[in-house]
Amino acid sequence: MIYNASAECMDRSTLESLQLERLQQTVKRVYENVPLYRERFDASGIRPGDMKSLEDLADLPFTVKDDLRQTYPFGMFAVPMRDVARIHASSGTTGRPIVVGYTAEDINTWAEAIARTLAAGGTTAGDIVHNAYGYGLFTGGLGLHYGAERLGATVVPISGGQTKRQVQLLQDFGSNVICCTPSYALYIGEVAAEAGLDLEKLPLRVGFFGAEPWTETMRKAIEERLQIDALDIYGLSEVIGPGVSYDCLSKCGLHVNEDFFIPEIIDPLTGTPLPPGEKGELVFTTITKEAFPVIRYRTRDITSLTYEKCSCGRTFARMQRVSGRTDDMLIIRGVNIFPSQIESVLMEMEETEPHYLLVVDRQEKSLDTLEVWVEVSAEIFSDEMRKLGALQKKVQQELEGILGISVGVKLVEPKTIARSEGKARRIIDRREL
Ligand code: DLL
Repeated sequence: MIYNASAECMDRSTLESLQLERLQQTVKRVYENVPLYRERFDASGIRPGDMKSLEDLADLPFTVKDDLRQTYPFGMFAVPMRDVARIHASSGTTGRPIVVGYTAEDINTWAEAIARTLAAGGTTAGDIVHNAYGYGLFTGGLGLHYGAERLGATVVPISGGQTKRQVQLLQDFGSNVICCTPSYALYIGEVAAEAGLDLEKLPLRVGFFGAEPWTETMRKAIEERLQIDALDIYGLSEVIGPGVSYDCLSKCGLHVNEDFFIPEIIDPLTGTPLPPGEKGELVFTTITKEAFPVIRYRTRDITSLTYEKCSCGRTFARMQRVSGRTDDMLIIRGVNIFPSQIESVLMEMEETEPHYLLVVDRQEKSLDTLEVWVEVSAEIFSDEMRKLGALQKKVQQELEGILGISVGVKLVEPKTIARSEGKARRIIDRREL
């Protein structure tokens, strides 16, 4: 279902003129209202009137996370505080949080972006939406909430945590739609199974999962366990929150809300823009945001773009699912490794559970080691040692074949690895200690 066909299916030339007009307005607005942008533009000799075509965007300087830290808390806001209707923040792992602001109109835009997302998975006004993304400063909870309301659906604002209660209410309320991180979806599935719930009998139909990287194999695992369609939803606080891009039921890439955000792919090392189809770092320029516009913001997420029309009829550019981040790429003995590569191997194996942890360490002679901890199913774990030993070898061989380095594998009992109610933490890097 298409929520707003006049936007989502706009022909490319109309869309591009709209983008250019909005880009020109945004560049003018940030030049006039945000000192950091004015200084940057002046230093590169750029005048707000220089944006004559969309190609000129590539002349603008990048914005990076550290710029937002340096201007903490409100230095990047482009409107007076009295016009800021809401603030969100993303905690990140180190340093000051990134603080973002919204005008009432920005919240409107965001609700529209999410309404499009939910509708693309078939959600309608008659549905009950179980929203287990965290409410609060994190953008997941309130972001999905406003979008579901915009669509006219019934929202259950349960937030994360108290998983048994989540399962109970999913059943009692007969929710049709679930929203949470993919790792939490698996955990909910696990708790539901333990409670003896037959998920096939629930009216649950579709889920919108994001806020952390996941793989196609994880999609299949969730779809099987919860008996639903598992759709990807992408976004980041700096750009607006969830709803920057979204899967449709053809599941062949996420449609970027291009009338609000212009995506680019760049080479993360040189900053050079890359052509469609090539993998690199995703960069966004917001073209409608009022309180917190960003110009060429480097997301650190790795993906590629295609401009081919989707079979669903939407004309927006599609991004492949995010395959990793430039900053969570592990470099082990000089080899680049992405957690998603490991996840796909583990998910393909029947004997292992979709719960894992990567432990990176440094040996005395400064040799880095990677140990993969993975849960095995209860039946396997109670099997004889010999069988466990064989399984461990098998997992190790598969991983080494894909990664090209030696890895340690530790099979652990079911439920040993901590479950997350929000974003999963899957890497322990002891090298920094
Ligand atoms: O995670 C917004 C969000 C909430 C998205 C709910 C989807 C659903 P941040 O906390 O600012 O915002 O984290 C943004 O999370 O740069 C990606 O690295 C990662 N991320 C978000 N969605 C996906 C996804 C929210 N679908 C950062 N696939 C981003 C892979 C994702 N990574």
